[in-house]
Amino acid sequence: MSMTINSPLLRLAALTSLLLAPGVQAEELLTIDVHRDANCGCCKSWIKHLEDNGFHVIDHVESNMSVVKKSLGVAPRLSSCHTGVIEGKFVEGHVPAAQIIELTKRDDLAGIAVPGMPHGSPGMEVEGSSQAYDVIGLTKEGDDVVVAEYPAAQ
Ligand SMILES: [Cu+2]
Repeated sequence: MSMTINSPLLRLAALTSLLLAPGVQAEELLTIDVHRDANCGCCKSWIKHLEDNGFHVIDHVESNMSVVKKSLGVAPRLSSCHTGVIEGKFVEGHVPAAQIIELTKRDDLAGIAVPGMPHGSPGMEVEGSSQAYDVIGLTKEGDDVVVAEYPAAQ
């Protein structure tokens, strides 16, 4: 029986585990909590993006997202729709899975965000429309740093 692996991250993980010495465990499944409004469609699309990339998602439907964002330390200038939490750090908006994995290795950051809802970010795919966007990190000192730049699709 053959197994097709569609996710680039899972494929990388599979490749990595082949390259490692026998007995070394593949990376543990990353668990992320996601807080969202009940009727948010793009939030569900982003959750699917995470699951497709090997994350275990715990979905929390909230009645007041602004209270949730405030309690998690999401600066208003960084805000978007849903708010994730991984290893005590926030993941605000339509952040690509690869950047969330990077975040787990960054002790200097309180969280990362894709502010607004740019077309073409994961879960915000819009036919014929794509915007460039940055992934912004919030340092523990409260400064914004650009951690990744995604160009608009051609
Ligand atoms: Cu959204």
